[in-house]
This record gives sequence, C-alpha cells and structure tokens, in this order.
Amino acid sequence: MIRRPLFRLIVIPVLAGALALSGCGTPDSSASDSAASGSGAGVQLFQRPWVSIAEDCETTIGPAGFEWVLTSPPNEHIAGEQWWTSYQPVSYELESKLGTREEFADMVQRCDAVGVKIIADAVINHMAGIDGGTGVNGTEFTHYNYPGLYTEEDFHHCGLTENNDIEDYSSKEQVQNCELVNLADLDTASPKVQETIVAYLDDLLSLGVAGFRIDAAKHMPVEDVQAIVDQLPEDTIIWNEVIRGSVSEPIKPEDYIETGQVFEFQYSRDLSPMVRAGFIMDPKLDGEERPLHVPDESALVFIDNHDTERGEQSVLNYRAGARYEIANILMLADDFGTPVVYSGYAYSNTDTGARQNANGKINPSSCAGVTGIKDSYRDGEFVCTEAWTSIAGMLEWREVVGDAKRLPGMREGKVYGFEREGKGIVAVNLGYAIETLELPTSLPNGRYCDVVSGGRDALVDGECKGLDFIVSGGVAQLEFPPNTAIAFHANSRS
Ligand code: LM2
Ligand code: CA
Repeated sequence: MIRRPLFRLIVIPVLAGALALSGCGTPDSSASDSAASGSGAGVQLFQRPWVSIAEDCETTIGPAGFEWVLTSPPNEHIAGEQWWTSYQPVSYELESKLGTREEFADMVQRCDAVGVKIIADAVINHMAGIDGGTGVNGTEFTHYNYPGLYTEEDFHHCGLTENNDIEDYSSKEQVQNCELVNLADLDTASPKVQETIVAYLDDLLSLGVAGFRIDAAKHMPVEDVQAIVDQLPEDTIIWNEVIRGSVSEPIKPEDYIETGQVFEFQYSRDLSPMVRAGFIMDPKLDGEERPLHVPDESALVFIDNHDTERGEQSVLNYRAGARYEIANILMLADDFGTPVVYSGYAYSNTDTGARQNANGKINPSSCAGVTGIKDSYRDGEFVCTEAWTSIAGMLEWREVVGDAKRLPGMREGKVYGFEREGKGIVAVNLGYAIETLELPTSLPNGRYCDVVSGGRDALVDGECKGLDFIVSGGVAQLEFPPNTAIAFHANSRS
C-alpha cells in the first residue's frame, strides 16, 4: 500500500486569537446548497421516552441531520427502578416505562416526517431473569412462562453449568445456550420461537420502524439470527450487538456481518485512550484493514453506549467533558463505519434508572437550551449529546465531505489534524496552550468558518458564527485554543 509522506508540521505558541485572522473572501456558498448526501450518522437515545423523542426529532435531531435514532427496548418489561428492567422482557406488548404503543407509533411517524428513522432495540435472546412477577403492563409471568408467548420448552436449559448460567466465554455452547445473568434463554433455533420473535418484529415494522438493534446477538447462534432476519423484509436495518471479547473468545463480531451491521467495540477502545492522552495517531488508511475491526461497511462505531459508559474504563464518556466531545468529533470526521453518537443521562450509581413517576413511567424531558457538554450534571439529567452545536456542525461537515478519502494526518505533540481530500479539515489541540498548526491542504484559498464552534449553518451572509481560519497557498493556518477541536469544509468558505 502506498502511503503519503507525513505532512510537515509546525507548532508555535501564539498570542493572537484565531478571529484576528480575518481576510477577504469570495461570496458565501451555503452548506445546505450542495449537501448531496446525508450525514450517515445515528444517535442512541438511551432511556428516552417516546414523547420526548418525537419532540426532539422535530426540534433537534432532524434539524441536526441525524438519519437514525436508536431507542431503548419498546416492549413490556419487569417492574423496577433500574434502567436495566428494559432488558428483561415479559411480553411483546408495546407498553413500557418509555411510553405506550400509541406514543411509540406517533414518535415513529413524527421522526419519519423530518427524515429520521427509528431503530428499535430488540431483546430477543431472552426473557426475564427473575422467578416471576407482574410486568409493567400487567402481564403475570414466571421465569419460564409468558402467557400467550412461551412456555418452559421454548427455553434452553443448557445443563452445562451448575445453575445454567454462562460461566466460560471460551465455550461457544455456554455463551449461546446457557443463561446470561439468569435471563431465561430462548431456544432461538426453534421454529415456534422464531415465529414468535418475527411476529413481534413485524409488529414494530408495521408501525414504521426501519430496523433493529439485535441485543445480545453474540448469545444467539448466527444461524438463528440469520433465520430470523431472513423472515423480515429485505430492507430491514439490522444492527447486531456482538461485544468484541478477548482474542481467545470463539465468537467474533466478524461472524455476524452477513446478517447485518455490527457494533465495533474496538473503535473507541482504540480512539478514547489516545484522546485522553492527547496523543493521536492515524489509524490504517487507504483501504487497509484496521486491525480488530469489522470491515468499514459492516462497522457501527461509537465512543460509548449504555453498557460501556458504565462498564469500560478505557472508553471516554460524558464525565470526561471536552475530551469526550472531541472524541465524538474525531469519530464523526472519520471515513470509517456508521457512527452512532450516544446520548444518555448522568448517574452516580450504575444501576439507577432515569427518573420515573409513581406509575413507573420515565419523566418526559427536553433538550431545549442544551448547546454543549457541561462541567457537571445533576444525577438523572439527560446529556442531550444530539443537541450540541459541535455535533450538528460535524453532521453538516459529513454531508459536505461525503466519501472523500481521509488523508494521513499531521501531528506534533498534542496537536493533530487531517483532511478529507479536498472537502474538509478537522484538527484537535489537546495541549495546554493556544497552538498553531500549518496543515498542507488542497482546499482553495479563502477564509473558512469553523463548524465545531459555529455549528450547522455557521456561515450567514458571509458572517461566521464561530472561529474562522485562513487557507492560503495550500496551507491551512490553524490557530486554536487548548482542549478544542475545529473543523471546516469546502462550503464553509466565505
Ligand atoms: C445487553 N446486550 O447484550 C445489554 O446491552 C445489556 O445492557 C444487558 O444487561 C444485557 N445484554 C441483557 O440484555 C443489562 C444490565 C445487567 C442486567 C440485565 C438484565 O447490564 O446488569 O442484569 O440488563 O436486566 C440484572 C442484574 C443481574 C441479574 C439480572 C437478572 O444486574 O445481577 O442477574 O438482572 O435478574 C442475576
Ligand atoms: Ca442464547
């Protein structure tokens, strides 16, 4: 593979502000004029009620340019205050702490109307993990009995471990046929079980959802997932959750790429530590395979999700402040995979659910007024990542750069940047002072408006709402504050 030589890099501390670099310009060309394609990005709205998502689609998510919202599971689940009750189904009625069937249907339609598709989290590997009880919509159940759906014989009873729980992730049989934390494990190879699951998914499709996150896909044989997917309409979007484990684990994310896309957990395990340390290195480029990553077209990439923000120390989450925002910006600037931005809520106890009322319904919330990451959050406060100025700006940036190639980056010390060939530039200053980066570029001369600080439509009648930068003689003059990212594109030139 031919590699371009590493660009020359100059980092000099300067005193003047970036805004001082104003200059002459050509007439304004607005970004939306030539946005040929969509952003190709989604957002996971963890534990967000349907009424709130519907509103957020109209006010925030649609205008920001997201193409998909991944919701939490929509079906009836066990009662309780923890967030993870969502992952213990007791029926496939679309009645949950997040809202009613009517509210769900209304959300799908309203989001659709502003160009945002809904991906529902489908918990189909298992049912509840408790002895019995009454679900949030009144369904009475026991561990292996769910009225009208499943009885004892529809479940695996693996007989491989003392209590039928998964103990050894190096055993494929255990991982797929035993119980994940006591959750009653469906015999997903059974035609009756498959039919029941497909009926549930078809019901969601009939309300207009575009597809599904397949929860715990690793815990189902790929043939079973495939058999279920084969019974759905061909254009159904499938996002498989197959957590990449240690290299010795027999079940790999790669095994599932025939059935749909796959969340690539390694992406953030690679990127987050570099952003934390302030020392960014290029991934493999020019079509070279990234190590330990499913192929580009199969990969769903993310900085964190509801599990990793709680359980993986190596990945950045909302508590990391600007570093977290910067990691998201770098992900959105990349040419690899389908990015899924994560938007959850603040917590100090990992089990604590989003705030719910006396009837067990999550309180509606709004992202109005949120423009970026905060220094601190009240417990339960939604982070509203989708409302950040920088994120909407980067979605516009993605629309403009399209599939332009990611060129080798330039790094010295804690400053790093790269170009998407001829279309846009992104750079980060992870140091402690204002820094200057002179990044060679094929972008035409001119003054460019930063979409990280300025957001979407940052350039109005030639006036930039954010920082601006000069490209002159094939070099981008990037002077910017510490702990920030900047990005501009071909259409943000004035
Ligand atoms: C997933 N993907 O494969 C979800 O992303 C993850 O959030 C789910 O775990 C898991 N798989 C099952 O769908 C969460 C949570 C667990 C919780 C389960 C079930 O991380 O802590 O387990 O949901 O609600 C809880 C208790 C556990 C108990 C289990 C069964 O933490 O101690 O096991 O319920 O009652 C005895
Ligand atoms: Ca299983």
